Amino acid sequence: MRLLVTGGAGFIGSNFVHATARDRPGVRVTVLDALTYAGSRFSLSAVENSIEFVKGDITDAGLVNRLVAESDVVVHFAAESHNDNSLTDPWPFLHTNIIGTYTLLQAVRKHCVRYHHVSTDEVYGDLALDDPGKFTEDTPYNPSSPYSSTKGASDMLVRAWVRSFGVQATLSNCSNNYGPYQHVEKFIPRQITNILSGARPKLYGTGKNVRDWIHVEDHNAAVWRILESGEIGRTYLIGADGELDNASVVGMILELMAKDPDDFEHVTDRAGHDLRYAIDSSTLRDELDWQPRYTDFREGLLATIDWYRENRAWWESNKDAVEARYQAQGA
Ligand code: NAD
Ligand code: TDX
Repeated sequence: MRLLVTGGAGFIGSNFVHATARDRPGVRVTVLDALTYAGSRFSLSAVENSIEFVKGDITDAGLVNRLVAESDVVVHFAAESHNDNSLTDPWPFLHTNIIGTYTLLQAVRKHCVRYHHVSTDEVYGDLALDDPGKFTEDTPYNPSSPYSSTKGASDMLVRAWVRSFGVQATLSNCSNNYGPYQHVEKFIPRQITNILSGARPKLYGTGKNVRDWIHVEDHNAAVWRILESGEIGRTYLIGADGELDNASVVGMILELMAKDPDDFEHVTDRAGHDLRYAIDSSTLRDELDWQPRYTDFREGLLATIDWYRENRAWWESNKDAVEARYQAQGA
C-alpha cells in the first residue's frame, strides 16, 4: 500500500507514521507537511529512513495532484489545530482546513484514491456540564470557534464529495488526544513544560470545563480500523470514555511532578470556551471491534510527563515564543 499522510510532522500525524512504520512494514509512507510552527522534522527522526518526506502545502493543487496520483490511500491530518490561535487570526484556519481539504478532495476524486478525513468532536459544539448525554454520529453540527467551524466545513465538503462525486471516503471525529510530540501550546504539554521550566500551570477560567481524553495511540489504532473495515461515506466517533475537568488534570500533573496542589494560576478564560465534550464511541466498538488500550489516564499521563522530561530538545526552542503569545492574551 502506498499511503500519503498529510500533516505527518504534527502531533497525531507523526504518532500515526511511527505506529505505521512499527506495525505495518509493508506500507510505503509519504508525508506531505508544510512544516508550519506546529510541524517538526524532528518528530519523524526515528523513521526518516523508512519514509519519504515532502515539504509542501496541501493547498498546492499541482503538488497534491502529483502525490495523490502516486498513492493508494490518503489519510488527512494536516490542519491548523489550535482554538486559541483561531481566535486571534482565523484566516490560516480557513485556508488550510477548508481550501486544503477541498484541494485534496479534488485530487482523490480525479485519481479515484481512497481517502480518510481526520476530524474533531468540536464540530458538535459543547454539552452542559450536567448533561447525561454524549455526542453521537447523529448529533447536529454546532461549532463554537473559528477552528471548529472550519473543521465542520471540511467535514461537510467530504460528505458532499462522497455523495455527488462518489469519492471513496470515511470520516472520524475524535476527542482530545494526549501523548508524546504534542505542541507545547496545547493544554497538557503546556502545563508539564511550565513546571519543567520553573513556571506555574495556567488554568483558564474556573477549570471546570471537561475534556474527554484519549491516548494518541488509541486514536491512531482506530483510524487504521476504519481504513481497513470502515464503510465508505460513514462517520465514526472516536473516544475512550476519558472525561475529566481541567482542574483535575492540572491537579494530577502537579501531583505526578511532586508539586504542591495549589501551585497553579487561574488566567483569563478563552472566549466562547466550550464547556464539555463527551464521545459515545459505541458504533466504532460494536461494528469495527475497536477498543482503547490506554485506559489508565494517570499511567498515560505519567508516561507523557516522562517523555517531555526526556525530550527537552524537542520542545524547549518553541516554549518562549508560545508563552510570549499567551502572555499577550493574558493567558
Ligand atoms: P498539529 O497542529 O500538531 O499538526 C498539524 C500538522 O499539519 C503540522 O505538522 C503542520 O505543519 C501541518 N500543516 C498545517 N497546515 C498545513 C498546510 N497548509 N499544508 C501542509 N501541512 C500543514 O495538529 P494535531 O493535533 O496533530 O491534529 C491533527 C488532526 O487531528 C487535525 O486535523 C485536527 O483537527 C485533528 N484532531 C486533533 C485532536 C487533538 O486533540 N489534537 C483531536 C481530534 C482531531
Ligand atoms: O493553558 C491552558 N489552560 C487551560 O485551562 C490551555 C492551553 C488550555 N486550557 C483549557 C482549554 C480547554 O478547556 O484546557 C482544555 C484543552 O485545551 P486545548 O489543549 O487547547 O484543547 P481544545 O481546545 O479542547 O482542543 C483540542 O481538542 C480537540 C485540540 O487542540 C483540537 O485540535 C482538537 O480538535
